[in-house]
Amino acid sequence: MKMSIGQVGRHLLGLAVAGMAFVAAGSASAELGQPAPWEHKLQEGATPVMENIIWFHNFLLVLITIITLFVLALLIIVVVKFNARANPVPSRTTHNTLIEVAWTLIPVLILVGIAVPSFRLLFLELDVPKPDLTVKVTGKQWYWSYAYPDNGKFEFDSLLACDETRTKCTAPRLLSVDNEMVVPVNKVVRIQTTGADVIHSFAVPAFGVKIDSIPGRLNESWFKATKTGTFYGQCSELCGKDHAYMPIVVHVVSDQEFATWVDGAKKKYAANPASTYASAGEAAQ
Ligand SMILES: [Cu+2]
Repeated sequence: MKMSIGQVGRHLLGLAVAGMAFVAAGSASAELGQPAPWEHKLQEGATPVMENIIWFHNFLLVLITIITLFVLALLIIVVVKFNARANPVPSRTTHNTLIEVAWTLIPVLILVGIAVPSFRLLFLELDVPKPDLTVKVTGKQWYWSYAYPDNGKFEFDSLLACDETRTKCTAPRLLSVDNEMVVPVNKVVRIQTTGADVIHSFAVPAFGVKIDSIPGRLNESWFKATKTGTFYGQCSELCGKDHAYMPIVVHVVSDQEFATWVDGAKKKYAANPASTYASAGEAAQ
């Protein structure tokens, strides 16, 4: 059975449509703030930084695809047109000024075109705007502690709530915690992070935040969540045997809900400044 060029074209179009439907279905089933099953792309962004990261990623993906297809096309042309059988007497040309200038200049322009948005993104990430509140995040073996110095000066520990057996647990496996970090929506949150024992890394994919928590050093990052919801992250620096069991949960709420939570948290964590787990960990240091 022979297919005409038109038929081949229609088959390819059909495949492309099916591929796009698969990608669209993947994003439709993705839940905000957590990895989706069969996820094959970045998590949906919930901060301006993450939206910029996603834009930059897609921009590079398009660019890299065009370059790869162009190089592939050149290779195919060379293989087909200039093999020993098709072209028995090769040309002895060695220089072509126009082509040499073009293949030097075009890559330079492409790299400049990548560098401009790349540096813009880097400055957006590193230049912390005037913060509305600061949360100090301490990585410990193997859980996180959150301190709110501007909102009542309380501190609490955040431990894994669902173990891998997932008994009595509706939240995502290995991602939920007993005490979540809570922040208000549309506010600049400055994250200051350090490690109490070894190097950990505070990372929340939907916020575009990943910053090492290093003992004896205070690292700084920021995010401004523009969507309410529950956002999941994980320690992202191999920190010991329970590295996989110290998830991060950030609950983004309205201003009123945040004020209510702060009132409750002040009382709750004042009465119980450190959990037994924390006391044991600190005693061991
Ligand atoms: Cu860790």
